[in-house]
Amino acid sequence: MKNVSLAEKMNLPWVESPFFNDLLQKKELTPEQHEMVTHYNREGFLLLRQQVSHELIDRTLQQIQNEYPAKVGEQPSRHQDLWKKYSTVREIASVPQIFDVLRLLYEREPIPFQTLNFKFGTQQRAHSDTIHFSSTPARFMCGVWVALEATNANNGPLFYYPRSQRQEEFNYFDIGIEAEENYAEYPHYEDFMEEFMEAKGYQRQEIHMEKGDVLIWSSNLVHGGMPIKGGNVTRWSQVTHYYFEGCMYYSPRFSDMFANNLNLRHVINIATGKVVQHSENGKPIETINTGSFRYAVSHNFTLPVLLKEVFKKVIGKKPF
Ligand SMILES: O=C(O)CCC(=O)C(=O)O
Ligand SMILES: [Fe+2]
Repeated sequence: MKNVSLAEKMNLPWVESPFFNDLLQKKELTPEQHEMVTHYNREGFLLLRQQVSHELIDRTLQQIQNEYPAKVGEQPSRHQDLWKKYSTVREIASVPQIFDVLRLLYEREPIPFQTLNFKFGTQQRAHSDTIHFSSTPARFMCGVWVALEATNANNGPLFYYPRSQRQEEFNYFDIGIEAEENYAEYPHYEDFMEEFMEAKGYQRQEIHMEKGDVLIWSSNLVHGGMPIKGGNVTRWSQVTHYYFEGCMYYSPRFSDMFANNLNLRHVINIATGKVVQHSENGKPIETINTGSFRYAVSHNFTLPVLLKEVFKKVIGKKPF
């Protein structure tokens, strides 16, 4: 084997590596970049002021506003993947200077793969996005939240628990919940995360942002939305979730890793419109779509094994 250092052997984003400080010393960064990577490594998030032009935001709101009801509480208050319909949502997901920051943090090509646009605060309870989207190798995912208008104490601003990304990535399995087909189990996960943050003494922080500001959060940073206190007030915003090249991409909530059931995602790169190849340590992994999930056809899967597994998934029991 090549003579590589322990730090290089670790299949993790360098900003999440236990060898972060050693790796940092070998880099040539500007003082501004140095501050960004050390903050992200320590706190698990990065606030970037005025990254998205107001002109682009205004065009976005013009395009999407009719998709939403007039009042808080009426549905739908959120839309997933409006990028498929509106060019401006794609533009926000592909802002070049945000890509540059993500390349600095992850050292792989960013892949915007899902958008959520909100008219009102989500009032979502604390969670880590890794329960929804994860990767192997781990932590090659992040959220980028763009304020399409200012947030304040009244319109349900974001909150997060600084440094919580350092905790392990909790999957349902770890906390005694079974993989699920719908959202029935999810509140149990939320109960757990809230209790856990409290028990470990993490301090919840609320963040107020200006129109055009951007917050990047690490895959495992625990976050959510504060209650809406101000009545019928809007909180226009867009979240784009990003993966990075060269991974397998899956949904832990629907997976049972130890029963050989990985719910692999069909990932489309919003910036290019192309389907993203899953891969494992540089080797491409093909996937088979069996309806509710995708199955990996890795290089060491033989055809009989694959057929058996697909049969098991489709019919719900083993053929032999
Ligand atoms: O916008 C919010 O209030 C939270 C959104 C969120 O948690 C997410 O999109 O991952
Ligand atoms: Fe989230």
